[in-house]
Amino acid sequence: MLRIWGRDNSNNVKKVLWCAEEIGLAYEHIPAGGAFGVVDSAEYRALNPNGLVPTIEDDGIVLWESNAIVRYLAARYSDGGLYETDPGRRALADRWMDWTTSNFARPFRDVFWNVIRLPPEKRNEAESASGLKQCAALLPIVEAALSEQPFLSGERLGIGDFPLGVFIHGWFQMPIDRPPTPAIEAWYARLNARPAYRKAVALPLS
Ligand SMILES: N[C@@H](CCC(=O)N[C@@H](CS)C(=O)NCC(=O)O)C(=O)O
Repeated sequence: MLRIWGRDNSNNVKKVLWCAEEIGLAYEHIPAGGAFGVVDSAEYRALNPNGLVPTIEDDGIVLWESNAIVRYLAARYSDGGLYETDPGRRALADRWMDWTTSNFARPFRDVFWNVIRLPPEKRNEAESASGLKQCAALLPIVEAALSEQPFLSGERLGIGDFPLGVFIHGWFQMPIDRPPTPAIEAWYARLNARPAYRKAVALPLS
């Protein structure tokens, strides 16, 4: 059976849990990282030398890097549903995984940690303000895409929606000033209509 290591409040772990839930996979979830520890044990490091979460083991395959895991699960188990078989359509979805990780993740992290995760005495307002500004400057690109199609992956949910779909829950739930983004809000509502998203992603922030 598929095994997934990682604490369920990690955004990178949420991508994987959400994907497994969307596909309807049976899996064993092993909390790890943060207060759960585990990631520094020799056994875990043998699976994932980075000492980070998530990691999966499936049918003899040990895999880390959340986006690679989502691609793997979707390609192997979703029967084309989450993973377009046409290379062109797949690439148009896939680019949003890279875009989110290489552009949005860092400034989002600066906001999230300084608004939610760090204890108040450790928060850095300048860092969160700068992150907020950068996120707000990036989101019009997403807004334009979602004004043309219901999902980042196209006409239906696909791999391209997972990374930003996880971050966007934090974006809309944090007590921050957000620019108006009606198409992104409509997408967030579409995601929230999905039981798998509500189970794995739309949890209280911590
Ligand atoms: N690029 C990696 C990043 C993994 C990562 O940074 N994971 C964080 C949680 S989001 C982590 O393991 N932090 C240490 C911990 O939880 O103990 C991925 O996408 O899987």
